[in-house]
Amino acid sequence: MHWQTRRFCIDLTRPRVMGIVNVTPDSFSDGGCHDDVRAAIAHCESLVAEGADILDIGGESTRPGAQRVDAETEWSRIDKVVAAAVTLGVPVSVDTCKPDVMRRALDAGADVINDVQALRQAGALSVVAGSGAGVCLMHMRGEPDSMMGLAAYDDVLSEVAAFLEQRAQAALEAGIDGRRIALDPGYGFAKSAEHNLRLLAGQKRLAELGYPLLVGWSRKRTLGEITGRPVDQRLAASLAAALRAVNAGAKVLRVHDVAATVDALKVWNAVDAATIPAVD
Ligand code: HH2
Repeated sequence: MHWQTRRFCIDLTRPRVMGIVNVTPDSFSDGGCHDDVRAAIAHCESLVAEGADILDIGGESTRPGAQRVDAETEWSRIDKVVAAAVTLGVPVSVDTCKPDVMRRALDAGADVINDVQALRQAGALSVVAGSGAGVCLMHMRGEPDSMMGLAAYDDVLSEVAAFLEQRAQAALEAGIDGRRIALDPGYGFAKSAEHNLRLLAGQKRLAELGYPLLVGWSRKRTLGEITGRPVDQRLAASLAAALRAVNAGAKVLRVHDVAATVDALKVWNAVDAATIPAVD
């Protein structure tokens, strides 16, 4: 299995790590840590040194209740960071919902568009279609300031699966080759802790939709609810969730803590490599 992006065809026969670079003042776990250009570029370099397979750069927080910013502000936060990141030898993803920001990111050489709104803004499908970029289509409802009021499902797994299939179909119809598409259940987006856990328990079904599955559990609130830990003490919980997600078919892990996740996957892969094939 592969994920075709602009410059790189990413081999997903082993799980990959996408390192998060939030160039924002208000992200839920690292807001303000990398919000000047030099700090953000240094962060990109250290994540690559730690073993990140992909970088995901964002200029707008999507945490519940986050303040929306306009395209100009969002792009001005990340433009120099994207330009520097594309020289680092790994695929660069840009986390945005706005077609204007997508267009500029692609002009600057981005390889992937990661859209938490699954290319639903007017013009987004065509910007991505014409670019050759990879795309991540994520499930959410509403906007960050309204989404938690929309966390009501009869059957969360079936509803998320139906939404992702429908968005993948819209992408295909817009001319995006299926090999460029990855799907994401959107853990924490318009979902309670119970919804997130049900989705993870049934995630194999999403992995069987025919596209690589990308997931983001890193430091999220559900992990705090389970462990009672604040956001800066959720590494162990994040690793546990990441490995459960890999066990249920995830191929790309979107994480803040790259070095620790790379180590966890090294152990995972070592066991896979030692597995004795069944003799029939
Ligand atoms: N989660 C966040 C942002 N973007 N993209 C995908 N595909 N999947 C996710 O689960 C996901 C995402 C939220 O995390 P973070 O970027 O750390 O926080 P913030 O949105 O506050 O910047």
